[in-house]
Amino acid sequence: MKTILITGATSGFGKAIAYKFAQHGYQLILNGRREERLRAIETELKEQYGAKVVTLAFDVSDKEAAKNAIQSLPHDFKKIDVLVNNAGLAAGLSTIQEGNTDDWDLMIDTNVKGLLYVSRLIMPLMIANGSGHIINISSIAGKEVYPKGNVYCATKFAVDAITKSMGIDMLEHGIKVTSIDPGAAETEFSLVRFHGDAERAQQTYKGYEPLKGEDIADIAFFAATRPAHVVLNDIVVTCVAQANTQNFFKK
Ligand code: NDP
Ligand code: 8X3
Repeated sequence: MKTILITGATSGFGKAIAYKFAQHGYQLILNGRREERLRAIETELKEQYGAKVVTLAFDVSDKEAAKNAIQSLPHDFKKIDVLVNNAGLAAGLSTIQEGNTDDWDLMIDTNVKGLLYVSRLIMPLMIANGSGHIINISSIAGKEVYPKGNVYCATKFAVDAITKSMGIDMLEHGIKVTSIDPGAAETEFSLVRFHGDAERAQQTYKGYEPLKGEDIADIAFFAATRPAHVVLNDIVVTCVAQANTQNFFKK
């Protein structure tokens, strides 16, 4: 039985990825900070798919907590076949001169440092096992900057650079590294970005059909199930109404 570890599995892409892989017989290690949600998802996955699930509630930007959580994994969950570095967020949307430095810290700590901390713990396990696949959730914001996106974009440019570096580091170990770079997707992303302002969040998705969690889950599953000699390096995906970070066709 294959094992997948998904960070940020309490919502959005991470949650959809959990359901997709559970449906296909993977055992799951699910992370997120909201423990109650993790427990509810665990119960549902067990009921729906008979999945074996371990939940690890920790903040990916807390390296001691990450270390303790990974060390606590039961032996039969330590052969991790797929790591999905998905936990992340945008906080705020403003120019740099008006930016909130706490928002910057949160994004950099979570999207960049958190991804590195978790990877640093899992990569040696994959190397020892002689196989593995790391899927990093970046963004089209890691390909081009957009007005007021500055620090969020910078974190995703960093994820892009880290993914490419991981690809080099993992080459001799035969461990696959993939980046998935979605455009606008309706999850809790905008609610978080706008600090709980639901109306403003909903506005983001008006007039077109955005991507949804299941779309990214399908892509992650496809990437993870290619033949042993094939790796998808970088997958840019938008909804049909979006060409790039700036150009939408809205009705
Ligand atoms: P959601 O807000 O729906 O999900 C984010 C997930 O990350 C939640 O499960 C949240 O769980 C978790 N998370 C956030 N901070 C931490 C942390 N410090 N430690 C552990 N878990 C954390 O958003 P999405 O599903 O949209 O976002 C997932 C990823 O996709 C992010 O990296 C985002 O940047 C990226 N992305 C999103 C796009 C979009 O338009 N939606 C487009 C392109 C990329 P909890 O709060 O329980 O910790
Ligand atoms: C999320 C997509 O364009 O809002 O990464 O930054 S975008």
